[in-house]
Amino acid sequence: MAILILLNQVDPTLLETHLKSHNDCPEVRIWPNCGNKDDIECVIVWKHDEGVLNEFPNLKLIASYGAGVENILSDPALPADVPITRFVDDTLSDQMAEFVLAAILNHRLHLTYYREQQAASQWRGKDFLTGKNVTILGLGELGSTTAKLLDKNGYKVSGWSRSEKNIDGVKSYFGNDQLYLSVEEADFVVCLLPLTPGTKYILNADLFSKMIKGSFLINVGRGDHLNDNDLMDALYNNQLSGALLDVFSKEPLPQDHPFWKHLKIHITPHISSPTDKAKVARQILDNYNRILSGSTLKNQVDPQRSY
Ligand code: NDP
Ligand code: OXD
Repeated sequence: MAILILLNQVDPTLLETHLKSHNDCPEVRIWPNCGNKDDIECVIVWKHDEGVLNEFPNLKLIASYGAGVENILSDPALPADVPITRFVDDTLSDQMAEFVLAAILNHRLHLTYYREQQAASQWRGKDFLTGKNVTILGLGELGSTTAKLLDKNGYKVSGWSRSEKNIDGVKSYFGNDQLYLSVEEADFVVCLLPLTPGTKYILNADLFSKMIKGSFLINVGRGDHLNDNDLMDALYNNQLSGALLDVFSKEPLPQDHPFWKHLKIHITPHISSPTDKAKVARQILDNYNRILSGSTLKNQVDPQRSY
């Protein structure tokens, strides 16, 4: 019996090393060298090509290498009844919280601006931006940790989720009816939603028009949360003062995409919270053992909910 690593845009070697460092690890194979497909009981997936998960008749577990599972759930040939798990981890949440805080500080304290000034040998200071209201769309594993870190750092934090939350220092908005309300006073809006049919293109002109003029957008969820053209318009007419984008509809971001050269857009290459390979390896082996022993899986995805 074997585990198959099927990662696109991620080097599988370190994950393989971590898996094999554990005594309870079965044989590990790396896509496309699957060997006999009947042997594959668990596939570790990241950005796989549609249809391939259907090629393993004895598949018992689909384990997402990351927290987001939209790429798995949108596969029209996804094998029915094979459970899907995702990566949930304190380090993943802490990294994201740190990244979002850094992005906010970078904007408020004009750090990128000074780098540009330096390039022109210019000595020109500006006051910090005072607005410290942050709304986080998505208050799950990553969103709630981010909210707590921002609260500790003196930000006034609100969050929006499907269900009501009770997090100290964080105002909870929930349900579609409260989406616009949740962003009305925000100087920063952070997207930490999963990509689902209900959240696709949620960062659009309607939402931007409800935000404070000159507010700042941080998208660390998924590229398809954002309507790219609506963002370009909102930046052009100064409805938004800028955006930090870590995720894009197409990754890597195509060379001719207008975001690359936009002075108000700060691009990072989907690195706001990378998966820790040692931890994901251990987590997946634990779930694999659970499947074999008939125990309840950890971090199982609910396909009905789409996250
Ligand atoms: P969770 O599933 O823990 O949290 C999702 C949150 O979104 C929950 O609060 C949920 O509400 C809320 N939500 C989902 N659908 C809706 C909806 N229709 N309306 C309102 N709220 C909704 O996810 P994680 O925090 O673990 O991860 C979030 C996303 O972050 C991932 O799916 C992934 O896309 C992205 N990500 C990005 C990374 C990067 O490097 N850029 C790294 C890791 C993740 P409720 O709590 O009520 O269920
Ligand atoms: C994830 C990611 O979903 O890295 O974990 O984007």
